[in-house]
Amino acid sequence: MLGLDRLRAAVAAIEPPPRLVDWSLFLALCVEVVTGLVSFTIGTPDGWPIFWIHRIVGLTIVALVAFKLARVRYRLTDSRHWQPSTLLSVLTAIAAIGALATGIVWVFGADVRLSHWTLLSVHVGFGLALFALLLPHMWTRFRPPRRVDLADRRAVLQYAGLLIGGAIVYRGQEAVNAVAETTGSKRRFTGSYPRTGEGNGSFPVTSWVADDPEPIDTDEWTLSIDGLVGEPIAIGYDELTGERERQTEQRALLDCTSGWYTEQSWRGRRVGELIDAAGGSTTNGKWVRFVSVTGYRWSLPIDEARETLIATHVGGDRLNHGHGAPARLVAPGRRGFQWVKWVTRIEVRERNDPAQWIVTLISGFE
Ligand SMILES: Nc1nc2c(c(=O)[nH]1)N[C@H]1C(S)=C(S)[C@@H](COP(=O)(O)O)O[C@H]1N2
Ligand SMILES: [Mo]
Repeated sequence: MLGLDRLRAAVAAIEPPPRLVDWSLFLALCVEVVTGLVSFTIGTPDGWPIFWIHRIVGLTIVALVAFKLARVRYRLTDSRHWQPSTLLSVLTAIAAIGALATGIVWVFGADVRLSHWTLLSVHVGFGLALFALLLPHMWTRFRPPRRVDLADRRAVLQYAGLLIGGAIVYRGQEAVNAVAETTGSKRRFTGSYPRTGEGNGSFPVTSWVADDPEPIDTDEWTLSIDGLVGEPIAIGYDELTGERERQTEQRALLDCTSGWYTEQSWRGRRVGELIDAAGGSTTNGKWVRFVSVTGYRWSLPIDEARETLIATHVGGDRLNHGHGAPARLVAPGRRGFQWVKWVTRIEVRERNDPAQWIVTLISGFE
């Protein structure tokens, strides 16, 4: 039993004082919520530190939750300690374990889907539920942090140890994935798994919440190019696709925040040329807003927008309805949710459009 005692002593040595565990769990969760949400906006590899912070802090939460559960277990197992807030505690614990388990399983390569939900989406759901539960949970058991806790040099070392431990575990896991060639090794830096093949059928249709328009009749549909342009125009499908030599074919990678990516060959018209066909942008035209028939919309700085495509084809197929027919935005380096489907308007504007963050969540609701 000496071995077990030693282990206990070792664990006790790295376990911060209880109040600190509670407060650092809260802080760590805030870091996870912020880095998790910010990571949704990152589509190019130079944003990698956000993903790394999320993973390493996530692993330190595993240790902190273990300390915490070991300490409060008796409140759950011994009915003499039950009180109304116990239910809240149990739900909080379930959300915490759910968020950690789905995050870890995802990283190790279980690209499983629960109906049309990926495990990554479930992870996001648990994480946000945890955050919502933690606030009332802390309220019922509020213990202010004490000066002595914060001034404790040993605790600083313990936290440094936990973070370094998290980094080593994550690195080790990557090495295991690489050597064993698990599906986990096929993730992009964003955590997304590949969907391979070419054309409409090779990747999933993903729409936000309620954005589900009726199929669009190409004869009725037009694409307006207006706002701060020389001469606003509206063109039909035939004009958009008519001259083959005006079309551009380009490979680009669509990476959805629900955890999959696909590289496809997209065909369509360069947005810069479309703006020029409308007389070019005026000098105060700094942003370009892409608007869907559903109201869903996204804006890009004009220099970037000019390089994007309004695509009508993918992998040689005409886009199908689910993927945004008649035409959708292809914005390389941007995350999937910014690739507006069913585009009907390209508007050159002076300013960015902060309301787009809300509109993309609620468009399609009547
Ligand atoms: N109008 C509109 N465009 C949209 C969406 C949407 O819900 N409505 N979903 C976005 C999301 S979240 C992603 S990942 C991509 C998915 O494109 P796909 O359905 O062709 O795979 O479209 C984006 N464009
Ligand atoms: Mo997405």
